[in-house]
Amino acid sequence: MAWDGSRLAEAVQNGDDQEAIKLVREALANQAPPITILNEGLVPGIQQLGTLFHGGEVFLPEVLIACRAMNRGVEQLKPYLAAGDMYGKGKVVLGTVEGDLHDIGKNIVRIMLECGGFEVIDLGVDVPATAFVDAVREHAPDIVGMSALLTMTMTNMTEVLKALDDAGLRDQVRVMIGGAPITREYADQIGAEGFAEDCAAAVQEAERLVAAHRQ
Ligand code: B1M
Repeated sequence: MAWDGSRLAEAVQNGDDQEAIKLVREALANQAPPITILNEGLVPGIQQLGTLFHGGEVFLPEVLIACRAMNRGVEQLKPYLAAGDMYGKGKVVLGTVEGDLHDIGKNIVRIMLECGGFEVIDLGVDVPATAFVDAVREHAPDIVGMSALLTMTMTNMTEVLKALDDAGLRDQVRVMIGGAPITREYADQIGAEGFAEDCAAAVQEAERLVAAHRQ
């Protein structure tokens, strides 16, 4: 009989890390394929929670606790998964722009992207445009993600876009931006293809951008 991932998805959604670990181990012992455990148990759990978060039915603490349960489950699977299975959705270079030290939101976005199957290269905070350019050269990501929390620093996003342009790299990546003062209108205005207002939307937006990028 095919393995049913609904209990594992529920454990992730409830943030029950002990239950998630137990169910992953049980599934492995019952010969369920690791990629199935990931895609039909862990991932739907976090996706369902993302939808609830988006609808205002749950809040950030629940999302973080669920991510912890997800990560614990993934840890059990890691030895059995090929790298491509884990991070097959695409690669994101992520950072908080120059002058800005806020990283709580960026870190949550990173966790959610990783939970959602993206490989994330996190450049940290106060990241100058040149460091984004260097990281694009080194890692050839699908997406460059920038976070800013200050109206003073959000303008530095344009510096990054210009630096990518000057380096001849702008066509090779899609750019996604976010942070409290950022809007879709601002993204359109500066020529960033992607915008997300929260961590759950960031995963959906990254999926959309990768699909467009690879077309
Ligand atoms: Co500062 N701060 N802060 N602060 N701080 C704000 C942002 C502020 C709104 C507070 C206020 O005045 N009401 C204000 C900005 C005003 C403005 O510019 N309009 C402000 C200020 C002024 C400052 C200082 C200048 C204060 C001073 O020193 N005089 C200073 C600046 C330092 C600097 O960066 N150079 C400063 C410093 C700090 C602390 C260091 C004390 C601390 C940061 C600690 C840290 O991050 N490690 C801090 C904090 C905690 C805040 C508040 C209280 C909370 C920010 C936060 O973490 N929110 C904030 C007030 C507020 O927001 N109520 C404030 C929670 C987080 C989960 O949300 O970051 O929005 P957020 O992330 C969300 C989304 O925006 C989105 O997803 C996330 C999760 O759902 N998202 C993305 C974020 N990045 C994304 C990227 C994406 C997609 C989505 O794609 C790539």
